[in-house]
Amino acid sequence: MTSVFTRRQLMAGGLGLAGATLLGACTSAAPGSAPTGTAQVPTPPKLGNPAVETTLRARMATVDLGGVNATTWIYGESLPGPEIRAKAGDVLRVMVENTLPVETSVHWHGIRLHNAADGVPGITQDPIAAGTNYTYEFAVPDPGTYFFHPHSGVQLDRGLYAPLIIDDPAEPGGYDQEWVLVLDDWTDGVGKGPDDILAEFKAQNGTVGSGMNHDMSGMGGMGNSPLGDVGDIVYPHYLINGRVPAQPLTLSAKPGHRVRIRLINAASDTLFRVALGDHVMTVTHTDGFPVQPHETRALYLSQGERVDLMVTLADGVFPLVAAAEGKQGQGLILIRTGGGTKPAATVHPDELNSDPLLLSALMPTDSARLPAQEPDQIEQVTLNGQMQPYAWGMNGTTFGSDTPIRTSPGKRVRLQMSNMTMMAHPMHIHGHTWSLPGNGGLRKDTVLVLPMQTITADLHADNPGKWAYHCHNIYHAEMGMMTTLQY
Ligand SMILES: [Cu+2]
Repeated sequence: MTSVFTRRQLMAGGLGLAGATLLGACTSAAPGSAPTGTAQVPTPPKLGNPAVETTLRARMATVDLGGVNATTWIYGESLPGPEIRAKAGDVLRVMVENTLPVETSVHWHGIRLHNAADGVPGITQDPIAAGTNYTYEFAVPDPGTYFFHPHSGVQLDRGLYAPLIIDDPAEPGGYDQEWVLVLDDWTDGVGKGPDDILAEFKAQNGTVGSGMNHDMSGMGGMGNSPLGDVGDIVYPHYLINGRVPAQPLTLSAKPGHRVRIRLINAASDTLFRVALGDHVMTVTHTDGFPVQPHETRALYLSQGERVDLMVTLADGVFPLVAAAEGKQGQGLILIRTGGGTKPAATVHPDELNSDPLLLSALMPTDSARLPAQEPDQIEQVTLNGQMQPYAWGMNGTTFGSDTPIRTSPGKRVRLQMSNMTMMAHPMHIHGHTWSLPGNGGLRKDTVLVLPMQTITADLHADNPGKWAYHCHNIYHAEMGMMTTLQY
């Protein structure tokens, strides 16, 4: 294997070129990493005493993925990092100790926090330099399933991620157990390093056009997902809670137990198709917000999306599988409530083939809806680019050359996102949760826009600042598929 590129794919595995120390030097070359324009970030509000205070140490470590050792960067002692848990309305104070060889940052994904705590170097703060500390302090207004990760280069594609769970004191619960499961695609310290993968993409030196991508080399793409192209990179491993499927974690419960499962997709380039063998799952929330309960046997979870499920467990041992869509491989967790043989690492429950749910097809509960209002402002947003030569952007350009979307406080802003590419893009807005008028006002902060699809997403401009708005395929974002909303 002399070239890592095939016509359509970048192979992350097998070459083992990159050690973590080698990679450090180029990480700071992220778009927007120059601390420009931070003066426009609104003054942070006065906050009450923190209910949750913790320290997060970003560090280099060797982790055991289940018979596979990887030297990588993690938070604290584990992969995923330590869960942070609070109640809606709490103030959090988190001191980040950066013991990495490069600068970093922490973004609190999906949280409607004040702008200065949003954790985006070059937009809301200066980067946290190597060997220094930085304290984030913010209130968490909305209950739900969130997570945190760096917003610096492609650091997300290492082990720097952990759940952020906001409990709702008013919620009745009504379940026996709760499990938080984090999905990831893994190469760092095993195959190629994320910075080397990005460098090879950049070396293709592609440009984005402004219109439809007529280059049909994107057709068919990697694998054969009914969603079109969904990923650019073949990873050596896919993980659930830091484990490869050969040595999966086993979760124990009793038959008949009702379990709330919070799924978080922390992957950089992988959309997962998720199913629990021999079970129907009831979707109750997505991106933190409640939905009208929806039963399904399988669902798609794209990068940055979260979903809460309720399941009533049968008697036996069952595989929860997160299959890498359009790729080979899967993540696995076993759920044991009784006797039975442990499924193989390659187990493929029939449920995976049963018309997986796209989360953007859900409907919100009445309590989750934004008040109905006609848009004051409508913005057309195009998603542009292609895989060969690799280039991704928005509105016909790339971040840094982009024109920010500007509005003013109190406005209802409608974003009409038209995907002009042959690839699906999980688009993410910071500091707000969209309302999707096509789905009765479904609330989402990350929405998968399929090839040639237009998705309309409204927001209420009630949280002033400079907010990143980008694709949550981290390689797409780093190539420039990002802009800002400012007011
Ligand atoms: Cu994308």
